[in-house]
Amino acid sequence: MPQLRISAEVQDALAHGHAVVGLESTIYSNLGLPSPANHEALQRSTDAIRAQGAVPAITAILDGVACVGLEPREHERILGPAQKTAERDIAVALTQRWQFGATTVSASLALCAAAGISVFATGGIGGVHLGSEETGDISGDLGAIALHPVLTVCAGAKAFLNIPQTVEFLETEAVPVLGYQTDEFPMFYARSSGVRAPVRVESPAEVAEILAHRLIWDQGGVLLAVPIPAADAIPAEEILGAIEAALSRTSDVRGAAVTPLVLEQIAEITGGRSIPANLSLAENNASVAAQVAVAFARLLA
Ligand code: PSU
Ligand code: MN
Repeated sequence: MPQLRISAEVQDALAHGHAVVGLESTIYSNLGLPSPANHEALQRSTDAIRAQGAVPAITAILDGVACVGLEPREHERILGPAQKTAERDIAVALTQRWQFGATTVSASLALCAAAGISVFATGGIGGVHLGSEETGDISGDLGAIALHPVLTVCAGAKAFLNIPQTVEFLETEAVPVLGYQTDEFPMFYARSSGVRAPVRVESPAEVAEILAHRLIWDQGGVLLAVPIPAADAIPAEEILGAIEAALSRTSDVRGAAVTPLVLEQIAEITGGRSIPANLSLAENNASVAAQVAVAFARLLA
């Protein structure tokens, strides 16, 4: 039974203790950014990682095989139609030989952990949804961040989530939540959410050391929240109307379909204004993650 395929480049980097940054594939698929922004996101994120001297490792299920690190010729496949694959779906995707299972944050963390990758970058994590008292909708991302010995670098949680409860949930799950050069937990398109980040950190070296202590004590993951670059941020007031409209348009949807649909609606309602912001934060997170991965590799050398 083929379990895990690690690309030659990623295997080589791991064997030599070089910096590696895991990436998810949902954001690049038809469940994430619209074409051609998805292709641009893939290019800019992987370029940003290489520019810092680290190796990108995209995760995906391809033809029923869990892959960590893709060949360039495979990039085209992850830009297309996908079946959303959270951690809970991996076993099913392998058994039913899904052609392209696009990994969410939770599935990516599981694959990174299996491959021995300690740093992972995404755009925004899933979290506690507004109205979760009724729907029970809390993303599997949160439990996976707590469980797996991997650092997740994100731009906070998407603004259509319940941010205070998302941070609270991570606290309950004993996850260190770090704000990167900020006192606030950022809100994806906006730098500010009004919610305090439990811990403020200043440098990649500091984050690498916190991660090393977590792993030595076998305590699970760390979350690093990096505010979107100021030039590309969309102020909260401007996006909240679009979010409200998107949520009311999708109020009858439940389960895994919620997040892709809400994101699509926000992009539509804002006339695509949310897309450049999304690209910018994804690239920035990849760059910060690579800087941490390089510092972490140095620490272990
Ligand atoms: N944030 C984005 N685009 C996305 C996602 C998050 O800007 O496509 C995806 C990520 O893969 C994340 C997933 O892990 O949505 C969370 O889905 P859910 O809320 O169903 O757990
Ligand atoms: Mn959900």
